[in-house]
Amino acid sequence: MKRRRFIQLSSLSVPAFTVKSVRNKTPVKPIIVSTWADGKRVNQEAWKILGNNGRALDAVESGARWMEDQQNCCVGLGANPDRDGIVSLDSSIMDEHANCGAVAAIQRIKHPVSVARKVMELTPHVLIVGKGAQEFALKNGFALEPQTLSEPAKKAYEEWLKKSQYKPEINIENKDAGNGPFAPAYLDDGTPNHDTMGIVAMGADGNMSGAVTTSGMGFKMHGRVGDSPIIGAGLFVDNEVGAATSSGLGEEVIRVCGTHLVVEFMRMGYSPGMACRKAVERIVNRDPERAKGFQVGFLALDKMGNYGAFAVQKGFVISVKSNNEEKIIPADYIYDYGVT
Ligand code: SD4
Repeated sequence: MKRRRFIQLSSLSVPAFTVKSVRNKTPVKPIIVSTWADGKRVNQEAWKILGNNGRALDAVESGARWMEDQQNCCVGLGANPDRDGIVSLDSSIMDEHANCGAVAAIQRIKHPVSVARKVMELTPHVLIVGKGAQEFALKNGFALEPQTLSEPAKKAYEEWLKKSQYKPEINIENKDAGNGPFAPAYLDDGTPNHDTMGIVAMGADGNMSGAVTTSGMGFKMHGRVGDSPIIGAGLFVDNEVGAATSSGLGEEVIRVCGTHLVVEFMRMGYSPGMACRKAVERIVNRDPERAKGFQVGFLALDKMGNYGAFAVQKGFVISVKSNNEEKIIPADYIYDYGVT
């Protein structure tokens, strides 16, 4: 049965777009690839470092910090709160030596990505959560920000409270607010329709790093943690092979160790786009009907500077910047808004 489903899906999921089919003969570097259309601005910020022979690690951190500074109900303290009205943030970072650090469910700290980097550099640990993460941040010079909601987040939360419907599926519970899996990448007021920024980069020296920062699923259960701060789920870097990051319903990404899987597919010789597609198929094949109702997108970059992406649903886009190009590219997908 499983095999039949796989064959059915493989024949149904003919990509509408090709992210990149021809592979580079010489490495393209430096290069940075980020999730979503606002990844374009993130890349530009990171390029100030990457384009000047800077370290990929510094570049991805700076791109993530730029995103965290935006008070736009998307990522960072301006983002949507959990169902108790509290904003809690997740972030991870990984370098070319497989050093990594992460924080989860951290509150009132503006730059979780930099706290994640401190976890990586100053502690023997990989992941620190909740109150402990906040205390660690305060001890390391981060300021305690006020416990308030941004105007767009307040509006979205008040709207959500009217029904207080809790379904642990990304963007489903606030579908009525135009923020469902079938909504455009931007809402009418220009708000980016996602909660996560994932970034992978390769420096001029050929070394790779990645970072993810997120407010997690909007109106999540208090204390819920998604894929973004889990190394191997929301972010993975292997300096021999490549790097990958994800966006979408974190629970589904965690179940398959999504980005580790993508990188392992690249190690087996698959192109970044095909590696992402195979990881998405691994998720979807388990229950293709259920998968029609959620989004997961992966992006990947290999050591030659080839990149690619693939998603469960139409609508996932990636932003790329190198010396040769600066583009926003729609990812290939399985379902066209829930329809095969
Ligand atoms: C999570 N993966 O917390 C994140 C959410 C996300 O765009 O990617 N939103 O599950």
